[in-house]
Amino acid sequence: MFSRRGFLGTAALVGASAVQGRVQAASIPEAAHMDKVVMQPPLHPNSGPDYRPVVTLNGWSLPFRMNGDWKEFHLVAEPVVREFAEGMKVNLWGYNGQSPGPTIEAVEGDKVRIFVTNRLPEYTTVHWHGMIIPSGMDGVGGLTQPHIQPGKTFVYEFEMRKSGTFMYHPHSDEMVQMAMGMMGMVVVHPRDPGFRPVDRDFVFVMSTYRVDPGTYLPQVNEMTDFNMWTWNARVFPGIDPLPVRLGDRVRVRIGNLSMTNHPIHLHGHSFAVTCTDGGWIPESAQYPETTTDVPVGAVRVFDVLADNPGDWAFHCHKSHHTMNAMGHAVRNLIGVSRKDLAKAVGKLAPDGMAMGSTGMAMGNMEMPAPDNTLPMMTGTGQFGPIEMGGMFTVMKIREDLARDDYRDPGPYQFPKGTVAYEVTPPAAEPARQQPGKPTHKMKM
Ligand SMILES: [Cu+2]
Repeated sequence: MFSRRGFLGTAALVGASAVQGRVQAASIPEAAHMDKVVMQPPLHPNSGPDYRPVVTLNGWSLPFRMNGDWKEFHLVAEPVVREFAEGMKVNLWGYNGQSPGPTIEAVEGDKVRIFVTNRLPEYTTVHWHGMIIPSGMDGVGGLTQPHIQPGKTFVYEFEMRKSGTFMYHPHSDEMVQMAMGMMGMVVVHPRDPGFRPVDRDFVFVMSTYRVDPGTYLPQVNEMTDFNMWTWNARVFPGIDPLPVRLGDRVRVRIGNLSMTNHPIHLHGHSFAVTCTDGGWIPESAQYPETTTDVPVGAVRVFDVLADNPGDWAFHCHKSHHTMNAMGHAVRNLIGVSRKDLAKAVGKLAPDGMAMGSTGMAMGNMEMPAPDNTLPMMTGTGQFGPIEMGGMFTVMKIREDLARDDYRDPGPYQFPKGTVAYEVTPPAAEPARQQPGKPTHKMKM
């Protein structure tokens, strides 16, 4: 990590002369680096206006230094290795050691100076998605600035004119650079700490990859047939849970830089979408939801009162997006007699195995997979296999969490008598009007 004392020393030396306009190369701040894939504790500001910081699922916030009245950040675009979940690592491009890059946090009205150093093998830029900034700071290579060549450092300077949730990504060989994981989130806190305050504030960005089983590199030309559906370039069971204290007001900020929409669903509660990348939604325009669709190239933020303790599934509602790499060519064999099929297949392929005739629940069955490949559905809960992958995690609402404690509290201790249960002996067949006959004739 970095040394904050070194930062302040540098800031004191250059602070007086660099407030206006162009900075000198000597004053480029140190670039912080992250080598962990688990959620880092919230980064409380030690200078500038106060705010309640966010936490990033499987991520972190970028430290900054004050230089006069400018807040200075340093992003380094570079190749990284990202673990999607235990057992699978992917060669991506990202920022400061990880993909996605760190969350950038600031306060409405802040003047920010964001240094971008390019350590990629090709040129890049950074576009600040959703932010109201001067055109020359918009980061569209060729249109608003020259591309940042490998080895070069550019600086973006602008004022954070409005609070809200935004994204950053290249506008330079975009198809490749975004398919390689170059993206991150920007959170601008309201200057008035009393504006819609919450107790816990989570942020993540959704992205998708096509990583063929047994390989380590995404197919950057893929347009539709992705097989890794990620939140902050992690898949279940690798995605951090959202630990929440019972009664907390919770905000979840979700960006979508994938190639399709994701209907995001939280169990056990209703929430209101309170903010998009366009700004805050007036209270009079909010309504209760349990699922919100996050379109491509957009941000949706919801606020929820965590008043229902338990382990609550939180996931994309496209069921293929809660799977890891799978064989799309597998036929639906539900209802096909396994015995007849096995006989027929046996003649053609003596080692063949017919499966799927009663569904695809796999229980504890394990199948061999190529190296660096996750099971299609996986994960285990206190009652057995969860059989999920991709965009799935759990909001864990507990009575006994401390205020800033984001550690995984483990499985929920269900109060006695509150879990769905098997009846013994089994209930009798429900009564019908005429046993064995349909109640009315169907026209075929
Ligand atoms: Cu989805």
